[in-house]
Amino acid sequence: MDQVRVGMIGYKFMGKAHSHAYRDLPMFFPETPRPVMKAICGRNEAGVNQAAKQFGWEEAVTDWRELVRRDDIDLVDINAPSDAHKEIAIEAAKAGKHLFCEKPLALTLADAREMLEAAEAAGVKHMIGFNYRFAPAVRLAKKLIDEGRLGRIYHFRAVFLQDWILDPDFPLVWRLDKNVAGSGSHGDLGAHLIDMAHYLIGEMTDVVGMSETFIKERPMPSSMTGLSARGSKDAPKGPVTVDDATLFLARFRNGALGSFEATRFAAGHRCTNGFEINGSLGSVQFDFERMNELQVYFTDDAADVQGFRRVLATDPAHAYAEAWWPPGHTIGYEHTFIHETVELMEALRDDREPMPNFRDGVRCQAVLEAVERSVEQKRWVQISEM
Ligand code: SOE
Repeated sequence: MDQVRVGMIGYKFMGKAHSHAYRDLPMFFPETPRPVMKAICGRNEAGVNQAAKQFGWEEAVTDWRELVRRDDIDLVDINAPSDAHKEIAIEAAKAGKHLFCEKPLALTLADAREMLEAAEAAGVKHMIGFNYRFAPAVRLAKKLIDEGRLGRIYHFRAVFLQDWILDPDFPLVWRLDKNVAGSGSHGDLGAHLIDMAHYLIGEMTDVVGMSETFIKERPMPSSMTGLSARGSKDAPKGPVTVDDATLFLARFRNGALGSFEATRFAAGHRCTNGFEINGSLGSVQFDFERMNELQVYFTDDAADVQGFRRVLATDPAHAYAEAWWPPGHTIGYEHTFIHETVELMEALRDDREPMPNFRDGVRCQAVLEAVERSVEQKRWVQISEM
């Protein structure tokens, strides 16, 4: 297999990130099967036509049901808002298409499980877009843990901090509507942290959480609905039905303790997605806003030079780095999407499961829902209850 024909649904923020990945991948990863940008789909004809031209798709269409049935499509890429994921994924699986879906996988754990079952029953490959796993510095953290170089892991401490809805007049966009988004900061940002924890540390056994919606009503949006939407103070208001911030504690099966904080109310933090891991032999720290770096500390460094050191993950020793620029020439957000697409294309070529896949999506959804149950019932919740 030297190419994969893609049909993509959704053309906003994630649609653009995925389109960019499809376009740039062949230039830097020539040995990887080439994504062919067959057709992009959206509800608004003018909008999707414009996106097709701008992003480089062969065709723009408005009916996703037709798209997923086409014989000239191998992979269906789902970037529509979260409430549309399930129906599209199930239909596409039934039509025998491989699946690539943005996170969170679904609105509920039950829906996520149905999506996984549909994909397995159809025997198609499935992948979920937890793109932060694909930063070379995160791969380094994973390698140090797997090689035992941090020793026994005691702590996983993670935050995802943003501030784009701090203004109470920021409009009621779809991400603030439970029926469309499933949850707020929790499913949007916390989902990334949960996946990172699963990837680096392993399964969680118990969680306890708290959650808050600081601004209960917001002006209805005008036409723009993205992260940079603007509201009018005078517009009629509607209720915010998701969390603005959710925090939780977790115990991991391997005995480590975890803390997680996801908020859109951390003034000054635009996209602080970070973690610190402390083990018996050392620690690592990662902050996405400095995504090329991993801070590393080893207890066996000589006493007179002990301290955190900055490792720049751009040398050929690091995952994906050789495909890019000479050492020290850094990469960015968009490269995480290219790397995840490389994983997907190569998994399809090699007839193996892409990582992360819908099973990871379901595991993540189970933790999301366990935290929600814990918030509602004000108690520790075991993941095995879910
Ligand atoms: C918006 O909060 C957002 O773009 C998320 O939807 C993404 O998943 C995250 O990567 C960055 O923030």
